[in-house]
Amino acid sequence: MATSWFGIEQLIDRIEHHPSIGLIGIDLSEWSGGLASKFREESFEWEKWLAKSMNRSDLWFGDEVSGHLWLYAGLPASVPEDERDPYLRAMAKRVREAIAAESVGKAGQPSATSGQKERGIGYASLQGLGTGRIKDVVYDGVVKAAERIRESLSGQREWELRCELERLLAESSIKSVYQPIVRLGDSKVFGYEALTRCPEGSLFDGPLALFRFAEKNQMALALDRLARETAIRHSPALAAVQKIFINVTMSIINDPHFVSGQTVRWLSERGMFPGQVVFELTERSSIDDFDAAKKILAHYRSQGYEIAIDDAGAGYSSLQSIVELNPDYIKVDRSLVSLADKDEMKKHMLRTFVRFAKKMNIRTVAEGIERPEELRLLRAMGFDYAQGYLIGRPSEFPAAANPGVLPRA
Ligand SMILES: [Ca+2]
Repeated sequence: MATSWFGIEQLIDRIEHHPSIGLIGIDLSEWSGGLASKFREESFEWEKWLAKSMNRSDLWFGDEVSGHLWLYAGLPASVPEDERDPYLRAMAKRVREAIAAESVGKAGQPSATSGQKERGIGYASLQGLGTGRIKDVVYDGVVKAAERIRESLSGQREWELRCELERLLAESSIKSVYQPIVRLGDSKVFGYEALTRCPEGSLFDGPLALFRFAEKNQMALALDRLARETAIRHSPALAAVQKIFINVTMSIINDPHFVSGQTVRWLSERGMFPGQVVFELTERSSIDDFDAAKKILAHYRSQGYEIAIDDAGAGYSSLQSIVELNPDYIKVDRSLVSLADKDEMKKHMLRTFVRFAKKMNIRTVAEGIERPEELRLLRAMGFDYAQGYLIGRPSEFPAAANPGVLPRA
């Protein structure tokens, strides 16, 4: 360290004139060039700059430690005790802005700071200075301020994700990819399941993270609408007998704009009609009111839309919803399909699904087929349709299903 421990010696001198002092910490890691590298750890340079740019004589350099700049700030006697923290916070924001204005960010650009003024700042008023335990008081203050720096940086991450989600929604920049579903009887493409993808370079770790974040931030309805709209508007050209499968969660069905006049217009723009759309319902939370759900679904079905129960056989999908909602399709989850040819229990459950579905006049789709053995087994069991990497991967512009895999009937 260039100076004594957090400028303790100077601090002791200053306490005489400023009985009330606070600590400000600024994370400098955002600026690779600029003041931080120019001044190195020279307290003299920092103090000169602080006096000039902040126009204050009661703001002093404390130290620069592991990428954090530490300052002491005199607190005017007029600031009551319970307003010291807000006072320090406001001053920390101003110092941060001044540093940003004179620095170059990591990308080599002058830092744009609008809306990010609280990123990487921390502060703590130093209570009990002058009692002979100055080092302890300063140390406690540093710990508290450093914690605030950490918090503001993680809050910043949330803020950036929120901005990106808002941008995705405003610019409609999510993408849909389409995975073929083939009819096992004649190996023809029966339809495509639309799957949402984040745009390239997205901060989100994938569509699941995107939907979870939207849910947490009360933007799930908007994102879901955009996903449906994108799925329809970019759908591959379908023959009249082919379908598009669109994922929806049970809770979204309650959205009054779930299927609007606009949906029908988008369909007709693509030369499609409601009877070509299958909504795949998944239950992330259990359905409390089946009567209400049935009523809503009946409304859409009367317009021609079809319903599939998604993820059947997975943990969060209940047999009750199949029985109560009487869907047009059951999509059996990949966890049951994977390696089913080697697992008697899975075979038994798959047979049960097929037998039950046939009795109820529901069609069956097996998901997640990756091996020829699985395809053979499911076909022999009497599944109607199949989907999985073996048949075709999701793509923006899907070709017909993998022709080598499914012999023509
Ligand atoms: Ca699905």
